[in-house]
Amino acid sequence: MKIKACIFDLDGVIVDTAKYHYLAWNRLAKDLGFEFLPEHNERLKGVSRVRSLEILLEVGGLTFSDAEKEQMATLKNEWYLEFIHKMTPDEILPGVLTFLSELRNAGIKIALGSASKNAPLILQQVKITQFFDAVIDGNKVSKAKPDPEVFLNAAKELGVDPSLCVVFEDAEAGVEAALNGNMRCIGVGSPEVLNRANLVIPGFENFSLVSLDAVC
Ligand code: B16
Ligand code: MG
Repeated sequence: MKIKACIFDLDGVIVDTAKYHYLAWNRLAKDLGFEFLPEHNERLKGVSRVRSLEILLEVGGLTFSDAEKEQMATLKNEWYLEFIHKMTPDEILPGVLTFLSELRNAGIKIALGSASKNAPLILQQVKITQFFDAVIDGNKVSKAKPDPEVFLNAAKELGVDPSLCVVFEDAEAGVEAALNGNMRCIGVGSPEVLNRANLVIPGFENFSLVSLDAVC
């Protein structure tokens, strides 16, 4: 099978924005009187902003009205954006730029499929917007991963059949979303967590189109 498109998740695949999400969520937790530990943060990976807040409040054992929750999510995002505005191309994860260039040169389409509503800004900050033929972010989907909507929309915008797409994902729900969309999936991270993926890699260093051919 010849792959025609690669669809990338953003946080945990192209950049590590999880650390900034953590700092902003922990600031909110402290304001509310409790500590949000790094291990709790693992539960937020690939999860939407609203769902992340619900998980944080579950950890703190607190309940609030929808209006209060909306205010909190907005405040957290303002704090998060302070970090994002300081991001530079140095924060692109190792090997990613080389792989994106290789895909471009081989004529393989490239899309982003992220739950983040800040994805276009992050791509701009790290100066890689020009690589993407389509960007599907949290503003363009109504169903969260493991629903395949984000990846199916990306394939549609690229004009490529899902069976000819491969998704790169660091979150379990993202791997499920890719498989639910009848796509191939390469997990980026730990094989124990991402065991449903067709292949798991630790990152893009030493990864190239040749390795992609082997799984597709
Ligand atoms: P925002 P991804 C996800 O990005 C993050 O992993 C997750 O922690 C975050 O809550 C979500 O984006 C929403 O982000 O608040 O910026 O809209 O992994 O889907 O690229
Ligand atoms: Mg991710």
